[in-house]
Amino acid sequence: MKSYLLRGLVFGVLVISMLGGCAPAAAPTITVENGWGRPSMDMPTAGGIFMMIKNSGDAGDKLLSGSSPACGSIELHETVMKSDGTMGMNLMDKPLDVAAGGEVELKPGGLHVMCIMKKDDMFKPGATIDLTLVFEKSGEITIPVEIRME
Ligand SMILES: [Cu+2]
Repeated sequence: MKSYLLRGLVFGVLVISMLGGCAPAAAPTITVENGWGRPSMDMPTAGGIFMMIKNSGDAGDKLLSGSSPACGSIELHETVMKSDGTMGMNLMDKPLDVAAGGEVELKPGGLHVMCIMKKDDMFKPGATIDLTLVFEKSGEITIPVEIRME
């Protein structure tokens, strides 16, 4: 979190200097809190990861992708009601918007990050894994994700 803030600051200073110092440049300030995950109930090889993403800056940002040493790959999913009335999930077909001054909650039954081909020796209840999120403007932010059995 601290290193991100520092990077945001450096980036902000660069942008301002590029603009010749005319006006403060709008920039996102992303923080990610309460990262946690659990093995998926529907997909034995996957895990759901949840968090709160906040943007206290004055420009929007987008979550583009992610990675984790505990996962073969990372996808952004949304939970949907299927035509037969059961719940399923869809791969998001566009980046996740985090508006200026806004927040987005990833939670069970809603938006979530999916850990595909999870490594069972790392992604297990009681353990904490690293998740790196890649934002369009803010770059990479790595957060701890506590694995629970819920
Ligand atoms: Cu999913």
